[in-house]
Amino acid sequence: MNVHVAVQTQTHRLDPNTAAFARDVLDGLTRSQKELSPKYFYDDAGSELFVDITRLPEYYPTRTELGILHDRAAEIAELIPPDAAVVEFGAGATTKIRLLLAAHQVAAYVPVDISGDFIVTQAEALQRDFPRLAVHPLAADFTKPFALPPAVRDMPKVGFFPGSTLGNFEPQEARRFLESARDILGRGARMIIGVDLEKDERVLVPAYDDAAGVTARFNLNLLIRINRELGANFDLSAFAHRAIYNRDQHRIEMHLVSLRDQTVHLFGERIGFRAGETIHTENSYKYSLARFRTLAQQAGWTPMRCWTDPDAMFSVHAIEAD
Ligand code: AVJ
Repeated sequence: MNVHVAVQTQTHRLDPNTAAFARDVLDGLTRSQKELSPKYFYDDAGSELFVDITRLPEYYPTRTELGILHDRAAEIAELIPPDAAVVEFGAGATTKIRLLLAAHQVAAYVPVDISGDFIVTQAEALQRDFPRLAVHPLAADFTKPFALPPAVRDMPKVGFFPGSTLGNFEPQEARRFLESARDILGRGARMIIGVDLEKDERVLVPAYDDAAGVTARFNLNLLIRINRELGANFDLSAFAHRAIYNRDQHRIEMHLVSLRDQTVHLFGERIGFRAGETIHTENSYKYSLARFRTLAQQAGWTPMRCWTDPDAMFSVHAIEAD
């Protein structure tokens, strides 16, 4: 049976999010290079594993970015106009925004994320700690155009996009995201954005293939999730985690490698794997300072300032909308 017919006939009873997940999984697993989107990593177990990743000795991005935001808080604050509204794209934990809010002159905070529940809980905690800050959580897909809450429309806007989440986008998508952020925030708005930097493979690869095997569990959790939510029968012991650095494309790639010839069943479809065949699960693009600046300029932003740690592992950029 044609896979699309299979999904349509068998997913009509699923809720809309699960049906979309089912379509994406079937579509991705029937390509010549099998692939799954990294956006599906973050179920409850995956979100917890990601927090564990950020604490690994090998995973330098989170602690390095926090160090830059902390050490440069005063300089970053100078670029935030008085009474600004800070719009965070893909807001999760509030650890990073708290470093900017400590600078005091922020009037409103708009955390934007698909997962509405989590940002509401986080926003409540933030509101308790910053009673004079107006917090307006917004449940939206931040990769698509969305309207800002009316209450912040007349305030100067500052976008905040930490964590090198930009690295998950293909270069074309990264450019489109920055263009759409400019449209949402408006001319003259500023944006503070964290971007991971290219570096020696001997540092990059272990960050995505740690000794304790946490990233491996994070990657394999995608198969656990497909088994549980979509009723597939992936044998977890027959797949292994692999992280490689693709130097030509400037990106870390994560894959799940089939350890033998095998067939997996999903919605009545038989999905065949040859030994050594992979499912490509994530790209994490790394930039040079110059390549990020060029990308920002192409998307209608002017680079203002940038900060790195002493070892130039990670960068934080301030850009202004043309
Ligand atoms: C959340 C996309 C920034 O690419 O470093 C961490 C995700 N994947 N380890 C990254 C991730 C494996 C992370 N981002």
